[in-house]
Amino acid sequence: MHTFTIDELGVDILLSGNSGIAEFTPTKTGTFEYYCKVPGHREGGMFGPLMVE
Ligand SMILES: [Cu+2]
Repeated sequence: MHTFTIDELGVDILLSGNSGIAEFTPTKTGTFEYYCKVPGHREGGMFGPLMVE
């Protein structure tokens, strides 16, 4: 299990397996950090930038 989480956009989608599709509609523009909130996963590198234009 993993999550696709963006605090600033209120996105918190549960994903199972090693790949998946997370659908959401951004409510703001800018660059936001997405991460996985499963303990240890963010620290292990599951995070990155998401740019909304
Ligand atoms: Cu994860």
